[in-house]
Amino acid sequence: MNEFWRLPENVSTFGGPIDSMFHLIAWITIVVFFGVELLLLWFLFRYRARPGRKATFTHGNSRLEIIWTAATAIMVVYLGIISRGLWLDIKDPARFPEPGLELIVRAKQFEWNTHYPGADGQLGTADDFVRRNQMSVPVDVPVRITLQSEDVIHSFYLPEFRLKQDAVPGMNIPAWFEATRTGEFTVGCAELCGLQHYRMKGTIRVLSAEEFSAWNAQQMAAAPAPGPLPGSASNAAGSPVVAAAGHAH
Ligand SMILES: [Cu+2]
Repeated sequence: MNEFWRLPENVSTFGGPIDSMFHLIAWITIVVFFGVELLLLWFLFRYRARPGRKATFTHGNSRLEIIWTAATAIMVVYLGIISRGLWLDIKDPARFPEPGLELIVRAKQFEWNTHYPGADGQLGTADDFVRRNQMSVPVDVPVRITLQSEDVIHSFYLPEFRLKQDAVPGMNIPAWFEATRTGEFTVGCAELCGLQHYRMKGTIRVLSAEEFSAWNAQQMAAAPAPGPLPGSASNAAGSPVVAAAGHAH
C-alpha cells in the first residue's frame, strides 16, 4: 500500500495508524475530485450551446449548497474525531509510554545536535555527550525527546517514523517514538529555517539492544571534557559537539 502512495517505509509503532489516516483522507479526496471533474465534463456536454435553445440565468440552489457544505463539514469533523486518540497518543506527554531512553535534540542553523545522558543516565549533567547530525537509538524501546532550538524555528522530521514536530527557541517541546526495526533512516528539517535549510539533515540509526549498549559505552569513553550543560544559561554560545568523522561540516 505504501509503495502505491509512494510513502517511505514505516518503522515506528504509531506509523501504521498514521498511514491508515493518510490512505482514508487520500481516498476521500480522490473520489470527490474525480466526482466533481466528471460532473463538470458531463455538464459541459449536457448544457452545451445548441441552436434554438435559450440560456437560463440561475442564482444557485440553496438546498444543494446546504447539502454540500454540511457534507463537507461532517466529513472534516468525523476525520477529526476518529484521529483524536491517535493524535493525543503521539502529541500528549501525559499519554507517552514510559521511555527507555531520554534525549535532548537541540536544533540550530543548520544541524541537529542530540544530547545523550552519559554514564549517570541523567540529562543536563556534565557527562552528557553530544552527536551532531547523527542519532543512534535502540529498537523496540520508547525514546522520549525534548526538542530545543538555539536560533530559529526548525522542525524535527523523521519521515520513516511518521514524526514531525517543531523545535522553537525558548521552549522544551516533548516528542517520542518507538522504532520497530533496525536500520538507518532520515532526520530532516521540515521548516524553512535559513539559506542552508536544504542541507540540515542527519541520520538516525536504529540498533539492537546489544549494539546500542556497545555504541553508548564507546561514546561515553570517547566523550570530551565536560562542557556547558545543554539548555543552561551558560550554553548561549553553543554546546560542545562530538562530530562524527566524515559527517562534520
Ligand atoms: Cu532547520
